[in-house]
Amino acid sequence: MELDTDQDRLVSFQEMKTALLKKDPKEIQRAELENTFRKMDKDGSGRLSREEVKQQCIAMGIKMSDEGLENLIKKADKNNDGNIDIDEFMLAWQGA
Ligand SMILES: [Ca+2]
Ligand SMILES: [Ca+2]
Repeated sequence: MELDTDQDRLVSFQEMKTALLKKDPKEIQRAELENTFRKMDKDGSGRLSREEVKQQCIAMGIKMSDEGLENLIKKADKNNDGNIDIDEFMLAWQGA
């Protein structure tokens, strides 16, 4: 790994940070998930409604019954408000 990007033979804190941010798969994954979440959140409410999840399934070509969708949301919806927020989405994605 090439850390010394400005060739002064010292690895500065900034260079270290840049390298770490580039390498941290968790960060990349989170950013990607946030993008996906935003795409799914059609009305920009910051939460995914049942209808928004359904639309995403259709868009991805996943055939899901109303019952299957209901179960999926119930499982992800930790605070039982009927919507999936970003934290619930992350947990669901990570299979927690
Ligand atoms: Ca929404
Ligand atoms: Ca919720």
